[in-house]
Amino acid sequence: MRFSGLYLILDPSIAGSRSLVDLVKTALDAGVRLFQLRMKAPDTRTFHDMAAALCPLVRAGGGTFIVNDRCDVAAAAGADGVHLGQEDLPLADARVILGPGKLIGISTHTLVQALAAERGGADYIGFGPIFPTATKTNPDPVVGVAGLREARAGVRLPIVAIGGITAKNAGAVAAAGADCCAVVSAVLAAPDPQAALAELVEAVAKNPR
Ligand code: 3NM
Repeated sequence: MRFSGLYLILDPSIAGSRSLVDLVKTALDAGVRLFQLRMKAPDTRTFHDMAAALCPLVRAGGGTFIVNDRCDVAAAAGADGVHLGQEDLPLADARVILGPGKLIGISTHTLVQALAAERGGADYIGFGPIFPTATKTNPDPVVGVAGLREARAGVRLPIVAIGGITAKNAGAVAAAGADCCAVVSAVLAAPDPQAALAELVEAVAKNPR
């Protein structure tokens, strides 16, 4: 798989009454191939069941399915990997649990963290927040496009830029060296997710790395 284009984060707390299954189908039709399921503080069974429902759908569409935070849920659902925050299980331990064939992404918010993730054997890094975001509670300080350029110059790993990305700024983010643009609210909270996806995909494709 390649880290390019849009990376859609599926967070039911932002999707509200919208079905994640429908959002995945719409996103696959729009050309999205990278998906992450993010559920903050769910009970384990709910998280598992959602992952187990979405994973085969994403795979059937040729996509890659990543689970946020939880290696156990990722393994049980047969996901392609896990995405870890700075306060989650250490990367080396996640690798032991998941094995060498799975993807491990790490959220990073500074160049120092990005370099540490690279040294530690991450498959990709999340880097942000690029712009202010209301989706994450207690987000780290905004790094801006300048911070992204600095990270790009420092690491070779694929960079998934995140935080406040919309169709209006996605082109600038891609041009600054992001391999992928990750979005939550720009799609999940959009009045018309299908139209939002089309605009975002086009904005990112116009400015490939
Ligand atoms: N992680 P939206 S910012 C989940 O900086 C997440 O690591 C971030 O949501 C980080 O696209 C963020 O709605 C929220 O701004 C992204």
